[in-house]
Amino acid sequence: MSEIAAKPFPFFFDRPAIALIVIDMQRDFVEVGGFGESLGNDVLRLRKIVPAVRRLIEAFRSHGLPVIHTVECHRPDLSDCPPAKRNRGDPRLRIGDPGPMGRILIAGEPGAAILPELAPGPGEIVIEKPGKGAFYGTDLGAHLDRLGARQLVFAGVTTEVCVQTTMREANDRGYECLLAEDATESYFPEFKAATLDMIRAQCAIVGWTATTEGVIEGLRDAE
Ligand code: TIU
Repeated sequence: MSEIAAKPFPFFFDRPAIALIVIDMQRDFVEVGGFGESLGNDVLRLRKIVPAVRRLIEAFRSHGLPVIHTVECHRPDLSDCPPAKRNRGDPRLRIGDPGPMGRILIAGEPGAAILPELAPGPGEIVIEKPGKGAFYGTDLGAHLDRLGARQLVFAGVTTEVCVQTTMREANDRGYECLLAEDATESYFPEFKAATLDMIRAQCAIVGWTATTEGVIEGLRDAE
């Protein structure tokens, strides 16, 4: 077993069983004119995590470990978008409406593209997900089974929505989950802080948190 310095206590992992999951680092959440902004958010504050997410991706790649990317998006006919999701609130643009980056939150549109700095490498799995959690309505679990991955490091946006939802789904499925603190961000700083606290409270009830540097050191020591 190898070890990552983490909170609330060290995260032990088996090198072949660990994988990185990068949640929704797509233009729709990080750039002006996408889904995130249509909900009234200041999206540019999310960009500051890009270098840390990139370091994690490069570290996992350099160790030959799996990197999985997710994208929140819907089919062009919206058949996988519940009206309860589309009709929620009073956004400037609804899912499927035409915006500056194409139709909002629709697969294949420019807004659904992963940021070029974090683009998936050859052979890396990309999960298109209709929900906030990456297990709901996807074959993520089957991919993880095939890879033999049981321990998951998470990065991406937003901390309290898609990242936390996916971590909770994974935790209930028996995966051990660690969130890279400086490689995740929220539109609401107080929600990010609360999410990190609630993940690791109660003896890591949802999982662990660690710095990107801590994760990278742990992977290096495991070589
Ligand atoms: N709105 C918000 O904070 N997040 C989302 O809608 N999706 C993700 O977190 N990816």
